[in-house]
Amino acid sequence: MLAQLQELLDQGRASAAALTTAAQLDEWYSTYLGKKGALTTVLRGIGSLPAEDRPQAGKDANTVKVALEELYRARSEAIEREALQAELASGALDVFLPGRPASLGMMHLSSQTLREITAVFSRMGFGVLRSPEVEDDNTNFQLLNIPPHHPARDMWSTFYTDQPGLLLRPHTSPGQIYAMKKFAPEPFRVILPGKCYRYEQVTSRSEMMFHQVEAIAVGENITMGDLKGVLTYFARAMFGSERKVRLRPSYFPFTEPSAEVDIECYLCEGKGCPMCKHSGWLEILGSGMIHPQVLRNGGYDPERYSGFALGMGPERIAILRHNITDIRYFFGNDLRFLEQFA
Ligand code: 2NL
Repeated sequence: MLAQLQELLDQGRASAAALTTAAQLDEWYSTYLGKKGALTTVLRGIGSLPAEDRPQAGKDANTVKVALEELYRARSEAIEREALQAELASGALDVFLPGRPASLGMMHLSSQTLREITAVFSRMGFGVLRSPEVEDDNTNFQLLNIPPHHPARDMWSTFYTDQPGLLLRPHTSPGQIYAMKKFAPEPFRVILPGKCYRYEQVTSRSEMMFHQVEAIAVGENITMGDLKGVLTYFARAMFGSERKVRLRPSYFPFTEPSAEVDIECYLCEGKGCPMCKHSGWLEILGSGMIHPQVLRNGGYDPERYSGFALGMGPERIAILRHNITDIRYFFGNDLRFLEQFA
């Protein structure tokens, strides 16, 4: 019996040393320590020994069992360690690889331009007001001196709703009516930034949604000279301190007189180039002295008060400053475009 056990242990020790995988280890366990393994067979044989030999045989068998179990444990640990070493050596994990940078986000070019415009006007004492994007016909048109069926309505391709008289504003001017009603009869100056909507064929030059910023100042003794001063300060703050500014007579229903404002082309400095279509000038906004009827509609006596207003598109301003070729880039959500302005 002892010799048999000794042989079993020697065999187990020799074969355990050759094990390299977890599967081989499992197989080894079944062979030596499993229910149908070699040790179990030996233990069964103890019963057929003479009674006086059984205790010693039992003791010896147990010693061998403990030794085999220890072999199994040691080999199992070694195999696990070797597997880990192999994985590390194969470079599965490089703890020194720099992480992927977290994307920080940025302000949209339209918002950046809006903020810049707001900053320039705030230096001239203008506050900021917000106004609704959904309007009624009265505020969007009639109070701005545009009666129903008047051909001037063709200046805006307005989105109407299936509720009569309810529309998406095609310009920020209705917000000016709220401003006048809010402050009348006190003098005030504010700007109104916001989204506008137009039912347009979308092309490189027009989108259905864009922004406008309007400025308005109402008070006693406000003249066209004040308007020119504000326009010049603004144009030079945005496009360079030496920039020439030109006012061109124009028409808006809510201003009289009206003027469109051009700046000297900064690409060719007025000499003429493709950017300014060889005119030397770039149009940046529309403006004028508020029409007496519009002042009255806002709660001001036009005999005593006067004012000026101007309106511009920040996308247009950004297009001019950055030489952008297509307005659809602004809201096309292509990060390759947007991230250029981070
Ligand atoms: C343009 C021209 C303009 C105004 C907007 C305005 C508002 C009131 C009274 C008088 Cl309540 N005027 N706004 C005036 C002149 C021009 O916008 O081309 N904008 C993109």
